[in-house]
Formats: sequence, structure tokens, C-alpha cells
Amino acid sequence: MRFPLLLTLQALWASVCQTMQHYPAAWGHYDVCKSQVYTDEGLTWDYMACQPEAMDMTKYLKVTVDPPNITCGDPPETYCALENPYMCNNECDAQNEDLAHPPELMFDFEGRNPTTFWQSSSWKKYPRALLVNITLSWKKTIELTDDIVVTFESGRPEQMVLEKSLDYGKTWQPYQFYATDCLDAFTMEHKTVQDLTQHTLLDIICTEEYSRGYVWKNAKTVRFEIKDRFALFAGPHLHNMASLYGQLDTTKNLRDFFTITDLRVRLLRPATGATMVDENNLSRYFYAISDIKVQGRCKCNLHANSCVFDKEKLNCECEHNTTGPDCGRCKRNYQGRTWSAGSYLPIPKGTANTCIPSNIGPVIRPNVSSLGVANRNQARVCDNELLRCQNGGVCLNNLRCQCTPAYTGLLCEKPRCESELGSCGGPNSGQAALSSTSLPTLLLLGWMLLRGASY
Ligand SMILES: [Ca+2]
Repeated sequence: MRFPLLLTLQALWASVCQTMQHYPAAWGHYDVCKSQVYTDEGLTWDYMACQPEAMDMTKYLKVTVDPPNITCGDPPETYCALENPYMCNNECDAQNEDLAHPPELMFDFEGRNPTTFWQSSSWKKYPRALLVNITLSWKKTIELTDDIVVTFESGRPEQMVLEKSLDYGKTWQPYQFYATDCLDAFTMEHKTVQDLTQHTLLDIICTEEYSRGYVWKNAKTVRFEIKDRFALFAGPHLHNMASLYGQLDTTKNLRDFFTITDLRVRLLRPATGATMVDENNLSRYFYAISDIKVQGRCKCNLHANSCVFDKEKLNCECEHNTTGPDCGRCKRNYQGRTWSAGSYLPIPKGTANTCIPSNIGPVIRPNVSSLGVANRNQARVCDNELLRCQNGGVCLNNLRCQCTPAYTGLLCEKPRCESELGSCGGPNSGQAALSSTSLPTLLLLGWMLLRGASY
């Protein structure tokens, strides 16, 4: 009984070692959707899960500022500095290009001096709230890959909410609340991203970190921390992206959390710099934003490695016989099995889950005792083009896939532990076996058993 177990563990150990040796830097890239490979049966395609590179998403958005007349300069206005009410040389005039502050200046190339920024009109209607919504729309689902960073030139707001939409702006959910006093502004307790754990990662928090303490020039940014959230699974330097990808694969809520079609910055109360608002000089109070950073990638369900901007809209260039803006369905005539997203697992190539032709008819299991050349009328279970055996399986006479020991299923698509060794992958699926905690445990177990066997 122990010998076969040992062999399995030894094989597992060898394959893990091999993976670690060859792919340490490639983990998490998924930049190729297919490659041509030579097999005994000639040139064939090998399909892999793939995704576009992360990029600066601000180049592809439409910005809307609401209310529409809230941008400064119409009529022209002169502003005073928050820290010095006698320094009033900030002019805004929408008709003069040099003095205008339109919304586009939140997304232009930054690095020039002085900075370029969007600016609101001042808080003339105090004590009525100065409310502004800045909406960024992509008309496309995108996945965030880095922190959202908003840079304020006016002092950071005393109250604001960052919101997201996953349905093109129909409904909105908060991402994070920001206030100088969370309890007072939103009846929420102050927390920081460091207070979150793997179990509370999806909690929406209010933070005072980016509003408290008015420091002119030095503390201008408000951040929504994506990377710190990733780090809860991938480790502090994101060195274990495999673990994160494993979690994203198996947990829809987690995947959706980082997925958006729109973002909205709701500015609720500007910086006042003091305990009392100076009612005699309300031109000290306004919002000004020089830059908003949003890094992400098109969501293509792991069926495309590029995303093109055409007719003012991003679209995935779908592979694997899929189609739609997110590669979210099978192409016509390729509906031989239900569409499914690609999978990050197994690391490093993932599983493509390609769509297969519809005209193959119901799949008939071959009679194993008569494995010969496939009868013309008999359905083909596999071939070297579209119905490929997955995970290293080999197609035998178009009738069945001969799987490697770790996989099973008609096309070797299921990890064996999923269907047979229920205990290896936790309650949900065999895929969980690659989660952050179980992989090292598995390695340790394998090592201990191998070591024990040598005595
Ligand atoms: Ca700018």
C-alpha cells in the first residue's frame, strides 16, 4: 500500500520541482493563447489560458463630471490658497486655454511643472454641501491590477467615497470610504487595509489615513489599495501569484471584487485645513485633481491575450473559438459544449477550455474492447485540432484520451483528485489543492515521506 503512494508522491515531487525550475518568473503571465507543437501525429495546436497585459487604463475611459457646470471658469473665478487666505493668484477661466481646468487634465501626461489639473468651482454655497461626482466609464469590463491613486492639488477632501459599477453604471457599490472622521461622516469605524485578512478582504472600510492631518504639498494622494489586498494571498512582495490566481479561479466574489466597468469618485466635502470654515473667504475651498491612476487589464475570461481600442471602445481579441466583448460565449458553430472561462490552473499554463464544434453530435464513449480506427459514423472524442486531450493526455485513434496519471475525464480535463481522491483538494474542488497553504504542506509531506522511506 505504501509503495504506490510513495511513487505517486515521488512523481508529484518531480513535477513540482520541474515546474518551479522552469517557470518561476513566468508565473502569472499567461501571455500566450496557443502554440504549435510537433507530436507523433504531426503539427498541432496546444491551447493555454491567456490574458492581456495590464496597462494604463486611463487612456481608454470616458470621464463625466457631475453636476455639469461644476468645473471652474464659467464665469471666471480667482481662488485663494487654503494655507494662506491672502495668496489669491489661482485664476480659472474656461475660455482661456492657459487658465482653464477641464476634466481631461486629470489624465494627461504628468511630470510637468507646474502640474495640470481639473478644478471645481469654489464652495460659494456654503453651508450647502459641495458635491461632485467624477465618473470614469470604460464600456468594458476590466480587472484592476494595481492601486487606484487620486492626486489632489487642493488638499485632500475631508469626505469622499470611491465607488464601482459592474453593470456599466446602472448600479453602484462602494469600494472605500474616506474621511477625517469616519464615525462622524459615515458612522463607520476607522480601519486601514492592514486590518484586513483573507477572510475580510471583501469588507468595505472607511479610512482616515488619506484625509487626516493637513500637510500641504506632501500628502496629496488618496489610494485604493489593490496590491495590499492581493498580498493577502500572494505574500508581501506578490511573489506567490500562483496562490492568488488559484483563489481567483475558484472564488467568484473575489474575482468580481477587482472587476469593474466604471469607477466613481464622490467628493462630499473639500479640505478646509482648519476646524472652522472661513465664511468670509470661501474661494479657499474647492476640489482640484491633477491625476488619477488606474491600472488594469481587459477581462477576457482567459480567452484572449490582446485587447484593442476600436471605435472608442475596448474589445478582447478572442481566441479558443470564443466571441463577445469579454469572450463570454462560444462562436456560432462552436457550441459543442457549454462555454466556460479559461482557468489559471494548473500552473503555469492553465486550462484553455476551448469551445468545440457543434456538429460533432453527442459524444459517444468508445467501446474499449474494440479500439481500432474510428468508424466514419462514430463520434470523435478527440483529435489534434479542436478536440484536444488536455493536460498532457494523448488522443488514441480519435476515440479516447489517454490521460497522464494526475488527470481524468473524457478530455483529461479534471484533476484526478477532484473526482477520486476527494480529500486532496478541500471541500470545493481539486483546484483548491494549489492554494497558498496547501502547496507547501504538500511539499513538506512529500519530502517527509521520501525521507522516511530512505531509512
Ligand atoms: Ca494632470
